[in-house]
Amino acid sequence: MQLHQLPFSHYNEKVRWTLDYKQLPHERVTYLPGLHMRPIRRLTGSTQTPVLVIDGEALRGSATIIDTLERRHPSPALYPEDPDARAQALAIQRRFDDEFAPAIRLALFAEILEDGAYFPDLFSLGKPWLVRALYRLVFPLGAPTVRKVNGVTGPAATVEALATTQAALDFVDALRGGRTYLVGEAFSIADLAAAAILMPTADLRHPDVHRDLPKGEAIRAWEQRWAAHPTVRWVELMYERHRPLRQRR
Ligand SMILES: N[C@@H](CCC(=O)N[C@@H](CS)C(=O)NCC(=O)O)C(=O)O
Repeated sequence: MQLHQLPFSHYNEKVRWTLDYKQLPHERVTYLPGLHMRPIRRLTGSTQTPVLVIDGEALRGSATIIDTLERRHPSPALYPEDPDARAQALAIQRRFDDEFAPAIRLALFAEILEDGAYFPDLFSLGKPWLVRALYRLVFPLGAPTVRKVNGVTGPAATVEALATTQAALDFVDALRGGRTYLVGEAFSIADLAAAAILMPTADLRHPDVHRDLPKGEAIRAWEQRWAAHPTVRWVELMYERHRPLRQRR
């Protein structure tokens, strides 16, 4: 299996997490945002990531990919066995994918795109220094497209996205009502989807999402904005308990 991905991206993180949770060895092809468009379009006809190539077929859409992995590799299960609980867990995933994820991304990007080189430095982590230097140099040319594609259109959009991010954190807190998991007594796709999509609000150490860079004003303000929310602690807990490291081939 080959995962074509953008680093950090919370939709991509859902699939990385699923592959690692199920201990499925896979290859990762990691693109710089912008440079992903042509090769990804060649695979699926769309520029969206994640894409999982499995037996020569390119699948897109994190929920579709996870569904395929769950059918092919049912253990350990991410879907609850009980049909009602399963429907509830999948509905939670859908809400995070469709409603919360785009807003969280917009809110984060609006803040970090103000911080000169933070965005290109973050998304090129792990690449050779020359690639990082060149990406940093050319990134200002691509920044307007990043803003446009992600709905970063101005203060009104940012304020709304911040309110939706807050709503996502509150939603998890209310749904848990002090329990550990969102559906039933065990970790499921609902927890994975919520924690992965909310991952940008937390300062995590897992190598797939660790923002291993000196912090500028913008990212510090972003992290401080959410740090006291109980759901951020819950995201950390889900990562500590249920987010294994990657299986190498
Ligand atoms: N509903 C899709 C959303 C995927 C999505 O928005 N992917 C973003 C990752 S941040 C992306 O690849 N954006 C770049 C692009 O669309 O060209 C999923 O669940 O996979």
